[in-house]
Amino acid sequence: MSFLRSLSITTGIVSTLLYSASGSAADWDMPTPYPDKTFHTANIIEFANEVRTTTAGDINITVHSAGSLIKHPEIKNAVRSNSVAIGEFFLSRLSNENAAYGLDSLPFLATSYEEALDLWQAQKPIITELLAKQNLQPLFSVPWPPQGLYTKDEIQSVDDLRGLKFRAYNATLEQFASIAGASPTQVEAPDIAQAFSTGQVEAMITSPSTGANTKAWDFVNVYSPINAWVPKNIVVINKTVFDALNQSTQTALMSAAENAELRGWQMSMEETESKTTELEENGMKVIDPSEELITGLQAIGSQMQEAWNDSASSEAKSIIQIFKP
Ligand code: PCA
Repeated sequence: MSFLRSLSITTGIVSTLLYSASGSAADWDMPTPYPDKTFHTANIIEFANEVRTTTAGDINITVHSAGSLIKHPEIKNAVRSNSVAIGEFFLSRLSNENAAYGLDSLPFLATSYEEALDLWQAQKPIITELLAKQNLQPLFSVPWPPQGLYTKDEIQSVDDLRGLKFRAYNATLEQFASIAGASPTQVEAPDIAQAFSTGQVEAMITSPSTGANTKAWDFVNVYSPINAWVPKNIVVINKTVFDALNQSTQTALMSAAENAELRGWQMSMEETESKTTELEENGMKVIDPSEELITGLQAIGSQMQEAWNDSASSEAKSIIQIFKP
């Protein structure tokens, strides 16, 4: 895909450089929110391996997946305070700090990988500045496959969502579900299966990746690829830690980050198809959303975008201007 070429241009041309050892080896614990089976986690493990190799063992990253070391809501602050040097989180979780972080989760703003990449290119310089104020530096960001709807029964229109106990993963999705008349509850990805099996929730919007990895067929029957947004994870490093590294270590880290970003986008695109097939192979009905359902969901999206316009920060608005001039 040609837009992936533009991604590799954005992230920089990866160069092979001679590494000069710093003489001081560092062991970094890296908390991540999602389970090992998740492609984001696999990608991060590859990133850690590459960093270990290209720094000749100077930087040794140990990945602690599924919120096992630090719970998802705490990961950003743990890196900020340097309890850990590096970590991953779901970018739009920070939308309560500044709407600039949440644009990739606004319904129907950017719905394809091409649009998601345009949005990321518009977001990146601005959120890099915002994160620097918290002593954080972005290393790479990777999208989930477009988000779809998981339900027990076929959904014909927004009305059918009314009253459903709905699993949410951020404030924007909670708002979307509430406007649709559903009852949202925040549940972290590693807890999804339990939340369904105990009846805490009965429907959700997430990627085919998270659906297949949580064996959604055990608790719902229908998957509708509404493809309403393409949200991203981000990996950040504590800026003081980064700035203290010698030049060749910094370069090795940034090269590995560029490779991870490119590889991650490719993995994500591949999973969109392969994980949807896995849902089908395990007995789920994959049903394209009806015209009526999409129109109803888009109306909710428009309503949210209008409300967003009234309250968004100047940084968020400038991203929109670059993304949609
Ligand atoms: N999976 C994660 C975030 C978005 C996605 O596709 C989750 O459901 O928590």
